Amino acid sequence: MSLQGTPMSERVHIGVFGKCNAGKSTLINAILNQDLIITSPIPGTTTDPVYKSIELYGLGPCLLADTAGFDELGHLGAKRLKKSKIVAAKTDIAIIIFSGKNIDHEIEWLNLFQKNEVDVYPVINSFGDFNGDASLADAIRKSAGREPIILNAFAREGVDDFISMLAADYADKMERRSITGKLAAEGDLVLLIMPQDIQAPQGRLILPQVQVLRDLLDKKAVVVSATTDKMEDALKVLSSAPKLIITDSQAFKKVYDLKPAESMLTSFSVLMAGYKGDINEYISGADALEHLNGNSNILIAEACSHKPLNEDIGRIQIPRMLRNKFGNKIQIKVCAGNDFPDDLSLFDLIIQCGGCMFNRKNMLSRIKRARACGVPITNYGIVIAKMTGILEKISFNTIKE
Ligand SMILES: Nc1nc2c(ncn2[C@@H]2O[C@H](COP(=O)(O)OP(=O)(O)OP(=O)(O)O)[C@@H](O)[C@H]2O)c(=O)[nH]1
Ligand code: SF4
Ligand SMILES: [Mg+2]
Repeated sequence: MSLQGTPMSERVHIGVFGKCNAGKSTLINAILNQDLIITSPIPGTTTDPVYKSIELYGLGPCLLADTAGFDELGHLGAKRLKKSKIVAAKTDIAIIIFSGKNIDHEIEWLNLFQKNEVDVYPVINSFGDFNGDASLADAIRKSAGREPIILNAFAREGVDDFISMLAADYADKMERRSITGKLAAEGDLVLLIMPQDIQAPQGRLILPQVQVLRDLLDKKAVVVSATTDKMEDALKVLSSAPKLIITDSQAFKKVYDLKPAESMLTSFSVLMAGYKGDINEYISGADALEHLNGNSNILIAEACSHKPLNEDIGRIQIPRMLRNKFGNKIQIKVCAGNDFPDDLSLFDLIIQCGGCMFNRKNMLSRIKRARACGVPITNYGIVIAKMTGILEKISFNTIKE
């Protein structure tokens, strides 16, 4: 990501799905208005998912994802299908290109997206078998609950109108969500406690800190920041108590002990958890900590793969807290990036990172999967707050869909 670029996690994810040779890559090239992705009449031309960033008028920064045909057979086909399902979990807007006479596959995917509350658009790429077939268009209309969009990807006809339609439909949801929500407003004094320790990348701030800072500046809040050791100095020079203090979760207890009684307290990780996921689910998930024992099985899920550092929060600090409380026999598995286990029922609790590298849809998909398996899911910051006894004393930003 360049310094000016919008992070992937903040872009609207548009995924294109369909059978081999449906014209998925051709449609993406048409949207990009460039021949960037290889297309060919050989089925299985696109193998791994291909992502392209684009600014679409009315939708803003988007990420287009091209996928392998979901009808590919054999061992490789199964592997590619798994990759396409990872794309599907992140998709805000799904485009399914219907092709051929048998559309069972397309309907199956359409139903899957609908079940996961993803906006799904059926497209008929007007070439091949499909041209003018009213009965198939009827079947699509019935399943999708909307008119199929007829376009010609190759000739790039109807594509701009389709994108304008998407933008108009999606406009309501485009209203920017705020990381700090109602916790801070114009003119409020907010103190940020940001330890610049071994975990902080040299010369930079971590993404949650950057996003919170930007959100507060956009709101015209008054923002003051200090490292943990300078918190008392910062409070002394302020003429009034901050309305809100946002700290790194690791310093929760220390900051709570030092803060003025009237200041609300939260952490970057807790704000990110609410912005990306379902904070209420995470809070109730943390109740599982009261019922764990020495034989429990915990999954720690990091949304990105980074090189673990000495005092890594997910790999060192939280496991240490869990072992101190439940003993060394407790089973702790760590997964990173998209490697979220298929079988979640093996675990008694999932502890998810803030997910600053994931988009909200992806994090909500994880929460749904955990819920479907009956496994409680919580978050790093919430666990630290719970285990240091201050969970009831911190503030949250709850985002309603
Ligand atoms: N005439 C015509 N040809 C098209 C159209 N869309 C795609 N094609 C052709 O159909 C073939 C397959 O298109 P692709 O875009 O590669 O299909 P795909 O869905 O990406 O296929 P896989 O990557 O194999 O899954 C290519 O030769 C395209 O040029 C169209 O609207 N009209
Ligand atoms: S582990 Fe999670 S919260 Fe930490 S940087 Fe990666 S995505 Fe962000
Ligand atoms: Mg392709």
